[in-house]
Amino acid sequence: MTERVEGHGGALALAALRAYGVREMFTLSGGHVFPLYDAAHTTGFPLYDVRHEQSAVFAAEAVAKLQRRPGLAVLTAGPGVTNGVSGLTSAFFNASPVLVLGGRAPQFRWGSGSLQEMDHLPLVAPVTKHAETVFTADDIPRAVCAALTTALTPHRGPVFLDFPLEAIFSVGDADLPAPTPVAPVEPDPDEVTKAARLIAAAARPVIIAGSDVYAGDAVAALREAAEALQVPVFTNGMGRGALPPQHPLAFAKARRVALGDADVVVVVGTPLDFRLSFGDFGDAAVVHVVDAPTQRAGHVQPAASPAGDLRLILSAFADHTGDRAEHADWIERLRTAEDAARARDAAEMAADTDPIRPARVYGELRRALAPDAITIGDGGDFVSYAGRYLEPSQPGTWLDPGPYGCLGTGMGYAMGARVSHPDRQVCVLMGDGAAGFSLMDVESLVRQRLPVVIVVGNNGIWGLEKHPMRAMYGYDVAADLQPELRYDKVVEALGGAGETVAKAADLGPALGRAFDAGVPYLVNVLTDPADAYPRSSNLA
Ligand SMILES: Cc1ncc(C[n+]2csc(CCOP(=O)(O)OP(=O)(O)O)c2C)c(N)n1
Ligand SMILES: [Mg+2]
Repeated sequence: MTERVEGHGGALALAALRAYGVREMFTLSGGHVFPLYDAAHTTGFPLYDVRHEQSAVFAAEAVAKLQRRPGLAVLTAGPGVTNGVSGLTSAFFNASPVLVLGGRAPQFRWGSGSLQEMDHLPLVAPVTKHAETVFTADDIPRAVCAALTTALTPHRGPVFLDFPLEAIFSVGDADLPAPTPVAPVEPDPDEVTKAARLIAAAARPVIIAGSDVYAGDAVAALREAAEALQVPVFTNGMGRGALPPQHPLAFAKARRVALGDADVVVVVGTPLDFRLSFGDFGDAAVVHVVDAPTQRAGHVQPAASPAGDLRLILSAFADHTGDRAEHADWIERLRTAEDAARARDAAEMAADTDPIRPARVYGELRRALAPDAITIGDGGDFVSYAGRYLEPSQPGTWLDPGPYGCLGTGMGYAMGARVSHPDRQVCVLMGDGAAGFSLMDVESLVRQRLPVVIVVGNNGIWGLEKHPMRAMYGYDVAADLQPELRYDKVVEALGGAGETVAKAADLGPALGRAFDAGVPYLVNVLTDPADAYPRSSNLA
């Protein structure tokens, strides 16, 4: 079934975008993309604008991550696109289906020195699944549909199209192909069986489930597989919350014991990267379950690596009928370690010190956050603590920057989260250094009535860099920020509200006011600069 569409290039693009379930546009103004605004404005399509293009792409990425549908950013030619490159790269590392539509200087006088004339493709090609210039209005619907199909096909990721001025401003017509649902990729059954046997025969198996489990809608299948084979589950990225924290197989804190003593480590839907010691778990056999053959690790030799639709693979694990080793003692052992770590964490989260330690901030936040709250981490040590102390109880509620580790996601992710979930709490956990990248976009949130809560861990330093540099050299440079800076006043000046908190006892009431405020509200927590997150590798 195809539909005939006509209009200017912007209208043709929007028709294709709507057909694929895109429901809003994030942008920063530029004449090269006016027809896209015209199409949105005249048809009531929501449009949100920002103060730096990075925020538009991060907002689109948050929509893509949270809602598992394409997110759209529209960037003007030249500097608009280049300002969006870190966002595109983050989406590429995170496998987020983001579409960036760029303006482009006119083709008919290419090379004559038009304003903002540059060829974006060589810049964005390495960080997208597909990048293309669309030269005629008639060709825009085809190109948009094809790009979105590519973005949504596992292994997912961002795509980029740009439209020369004359293509997007001129009128054309085309057939709009009906969206084709992405067909599940069948895994190799022998590889699946091999993996299932390994897990079932293991004495001390562990599953680590990552973002693709959520993105691939495989959360239920993960749970079935874990329950059927009785395997403890740890999570990272968007996989966090896949099993509720009360589930007997859900673990978070016994990771060191688990990975140190496991005989089979099953990593599902996340790469064997630095977050997982590059896939080196001592003597344990590794089973790497990936959503596409391209995601198989090149630097390790897993014992099995089924590739394909994660629901199919995990359901096949759940249906495994052969013998299964007993894991009750192993689970019990991990539970003991987990409970001990939990008790230590609880003591730290209650710390009544002056200055405030970051752990206490999270102790208070755990009380203030609803189970379906969206939490966003943008910063160094302060966010590492968030990962340790906050336990998402539902999948699809935790946004971290992912393995690209780009600071500055904060206000963009917050905008995408607020647009995705108008009725939930949205809480950004920000380092004071990270705040510098995107805080101006509080203005965009205020103006467009998108309230969020921002909790700044204000230690007056680039903590994650300062402590390691001192440890390495005995001194540090370029690692200090203004101590006790009033980031809350910045937000106030931009039309929001906020307060500074210096005493632990004042945290709870401040968070209460923040979540009730109905405007962007920044709680500026003065934290202890001497506090350093303990980590084995300190380079970031
Ligand atoms: C765009 C970008 N620039 C620099 C870095 C390197 N970096 C990683 S963490 C960090 C320090 C963050 O400081 P802050 O946000 O204040 O958090 P803290 O560690 O002090 O809690 C820096 C500079 C990065 N990851 N991304
Ligand atoms: Mg800091």
